[in-house]
Parts: sequence; structure tokens; C-alpha cells
Amino acid sequence: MTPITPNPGQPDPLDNIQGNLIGFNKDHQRFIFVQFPDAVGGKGLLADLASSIARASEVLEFNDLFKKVQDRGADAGTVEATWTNIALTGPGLEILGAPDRERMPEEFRQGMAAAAARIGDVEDSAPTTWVAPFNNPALIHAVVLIAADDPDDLEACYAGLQAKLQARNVHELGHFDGATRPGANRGHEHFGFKDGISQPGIAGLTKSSKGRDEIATGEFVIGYPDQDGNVSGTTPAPAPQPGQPGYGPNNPPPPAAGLPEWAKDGSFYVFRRLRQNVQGFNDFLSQQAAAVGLSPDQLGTKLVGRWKSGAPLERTRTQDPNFDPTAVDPSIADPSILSDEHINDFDYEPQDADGHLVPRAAHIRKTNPRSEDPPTEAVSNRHRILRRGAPYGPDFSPGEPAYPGSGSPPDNQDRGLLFACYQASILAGFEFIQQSWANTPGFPQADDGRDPIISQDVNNPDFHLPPHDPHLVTQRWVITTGGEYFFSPSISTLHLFATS
Ligand code: N7H
Repeated sequence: MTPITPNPGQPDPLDNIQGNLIGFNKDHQRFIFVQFPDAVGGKGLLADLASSIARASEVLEFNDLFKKVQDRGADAGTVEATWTNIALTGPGLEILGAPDRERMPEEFRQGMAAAAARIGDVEDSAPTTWVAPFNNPALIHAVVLIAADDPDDLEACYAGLQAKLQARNVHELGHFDGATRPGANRGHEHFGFKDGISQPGIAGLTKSSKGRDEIATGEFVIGYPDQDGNVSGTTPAPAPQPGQPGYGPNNPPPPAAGLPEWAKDGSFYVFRRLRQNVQGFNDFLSQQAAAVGLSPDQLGTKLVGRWKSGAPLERTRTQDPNFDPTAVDPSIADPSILSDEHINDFDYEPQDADGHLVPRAAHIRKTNPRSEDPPTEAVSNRHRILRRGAPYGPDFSPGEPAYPGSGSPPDNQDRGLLFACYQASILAGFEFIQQSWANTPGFPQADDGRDPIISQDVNNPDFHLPPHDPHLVTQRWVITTGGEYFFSPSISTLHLFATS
């Protein structure tokens, strides 16, 4: 791994990039959406916050220390930290008077609600149904992220932030809390699956969390070579839009447009509030499993691509070739499969080209096809994201009253994922994965079906579960209830915006 080194006269990238790009990995997170009163108030807030923004270098050092303490069997709770980061919307840059802001990409400036038709946020997921503040996106100027190991530390940090907001007349539009689920569900999302396993390593900054690929920094951070060697954000070529030549699920993205100088060391941040209908998901599994000759648990693994434990449904490289990983969770007999070394050590080709183990439309295969051809590993690796979300809402209790088909569930049933991810281009990252892969039934091959977890663009999407034909008709278990596109500037750019 070649470390990223500072250019002469420029800040050390690790001290300049905001820390959540590396991953706060905290049990408690609050996402606070704010509106600046005017340029003076906005700049004032940035000036007050800039020195307390967590940097990539600090988060890296802390995470290493935490792991060291954990590895020697000690209580890692003895090392704790509280982190703050900030990201700005198009209207936020506008009110701050950021120079050359018209050179920021159009999809970012227009925001997520304007992308609804492209990314499939329709019907129950349409922006007209979104919760505040996303029902009035023009008001959102920034999101402040705070994260802590301890809930009391989170509250103390929030109280400090509230005082700063008040002092600058910045209005809090609302906030959402994400938290690691308690007890045996720790690390699992609300459908019960272990989450946060497969994350790309960032070349020169981090190793892959689970012993797999290292992706060029330019795929995530502006101003660095991407997988094809082009410097992200600096090549003055507009990205083709859907329907234009060069845009397609099996094509790599073109170089991102020429962004303003101040975008260097920044990254685009996508936030989505995704509500999950756990009872509906469980009911579907129990009602449909027998018809396809599987148990409800086995059918769930076919839709996702992993067992609830996180064990891959695909054969890992260390497994006996005669072992059938779809019959029973392989980590029961061999817990080492869940180790960092093995949990992500698999590919879909050549042994599973037809998807008889992991259907080609399974969630983790759609969203990262790995070496699958089409689209090929080279293309897959041009559409990677750093996922930084957290579950929200109360845990599901069996026997809960039926979840309403549409409209909002009561608060005690409103649960899901505060999905968040970083990338150097929203079109090539989040939007591409959602639109051109998850929502496209012909990807990677004709008739594979839609991603059964995150594709909400049609009623009763269809999913090819080899060898069954006709396909399974699935349902919308994940509903978008809000979201926005942000830009996470470098620390030096926050200072620049605060003072100029
Ligand atoms: Fe997904 N789930 O519980 O089924 N996701 N996801 N996701 N997701 C992954 O490898 C889930 C969402 C990706 O490299 C796992 O960390 C749910 C969106 C990508 O192999 C599980 C929701 C997008 C990967 C889930 C949701 C993605 C991934 C396996 C919404 C992008 C890595 C654990 C409520 C548009 C794939 C892991 C790889 C993994 C679930 C949302 C993308 C269990 C419930 C919106 C790239």
C-alpha cells in the first residue's frame, strides 16, 4: 500500500479529509439537519466547528488503538471518543456563496428528491411522502454528524452543538438517531442480517476491512487517481446521463466533471432514511419458502447473499468444493468462516456463473458483482461506495400488530436503516448501484430480476431464483422516507468557507 503523501505546500491529506470517510464505527450516531440564517450565520457555524471536526488521521489512529486493545482481550470500552463531521448541500453552498459552485455536479446541486424518477423513489417512496425535513429540501443547508461510544457522551456533544447553533442563529430542522442494535443483534440490521462486512479498502489510507480488495482513493476522494488512473474531479468531461452513450450497467463511468479547486480532499455523501417492514419480510419468507423447496432462513439467504450470521452463501476459497453452503449456515460447523480473513473471501465466477448458489439478483451480488462477467471486476470496481449507515428505531418484537401497507407505521414500529455512503461521484456510486444495477431486471444478464432488498421502483418486483421459473414475485419491504445529497468538504475548505 503506497501511503498518500502531501504535495509540497498542501495540507497532509490525512489531516484534511474528514474522519467519517474512514468510518467512525460508533455505537451511537446522530444526524442533525440544519438551516443557516444567512451567509454570516453559516460561516460563523463553520468557524466554530472547524477545529472540532474529526480528521481522517485521528479516526485511523483511534480505530487502530481500539483494535489493539480488543485484540489483547481487554475491554475496548476503556478507549472512547466522540466525533463530529459536517457536510453541505447545494443550497448550503449557495447561501455560503461558495466560489465556482456551479461547477459542482448537477445531480448534487439538484438534490435527492429531484433524482426520484431516476433512482426509483416512486409511490410509497416518493418525495411527496417523505418525513421532515426532507419534505422541504431547499431548507436543508448542512448535516452535522456526531458519533460516540457512549450515549451520555453523545448527548453532551449534542448539547455543545446546540449552543453553537443558537449562538449563530442556525436552525435545527430535525435529527435522526442511529444505534447499534442491542444484545445478540449487535452488528445486525433489522431483517436480522449481519451488516457492515464488505467495505473496500482505500488505497494508501486503509486496508480492506475484511481481507479483500483495495480500491484507488480517487473513487472516494476528490483529487486522486481513480481505478483508471484519471484524477477524480479534475477531468473536464461531463458524465453521460441515462439514455446517453457511455451510460449503461455494464460500462465504467466516464471521468467526473471538473470540480472547483476547493473540492480536493472532499467526498460526496449520500444519506437515505430507509424504513424496513420486518414483519412483512418475515411473512414473505415463511409463506413462499416451501413452494421453492427451501426453509424461510434459506430463502432469506438467497435474497441477500449471506446467512444472518454474515457467512457468505457463495463458497469461500477455503471451503471443501463438495460442501453445499446453501443447505446450512457453514459458520455453525466452522466459526472461522466469520473471521476477517474468510468472511469476504469469495467470488461468483466461475463456479456460480448461473447463480445456482447466489442468485445474480441477490442484494450483495447486484450491488457488488465482484469478478462476475458481465460486467467484469474492472467495471464493478468503478462503482464502489464506502457505507457508513446505522440502524434506527426500536427492535422488532414477534407478534407485533400488522404493519400498515402504506402510510406511516406508529413510532414504535418505525425502524430501518439510516443508509449513508461516501463516493467521489454520486452518479457513478450510489445512483449507479441503485438505478443501473439494483432496479434493472436485465442486470447483469437478461431476466435476472430486481434487487429484492432495495429496489422499490415497481410494485411486486420479480426475482430470478434458479432453478425456479417462473420467477419469485417479491414485495417492497424497504421504503424511502427521506434523504439528501451532500458534499463533505476538506477541513481546509471548511476554514476557507468560514473566512472568505
Ligand atoms: Fe446493502 N440487508 O440487510 O439485506 N446490505 N442493504 N445496500 N449493501 C449488505 O457485506 C441492506 C443498501 C450494498 O461488497 C449486506 O456488509 C438493507 C443500499 C453494498 O459484497 C446486507 C438495506 C445500497 C453491499 C445488506 C440496504 C446498498 C451491501 C451484507 C436497506 C446501495 C456490499 C453485509 C434497508 C445503493 C456488497 C455486508 C459486497 C451489503 C442489507 C441498503 C449496497 C445484509 C436491509 C441503499 C455495496
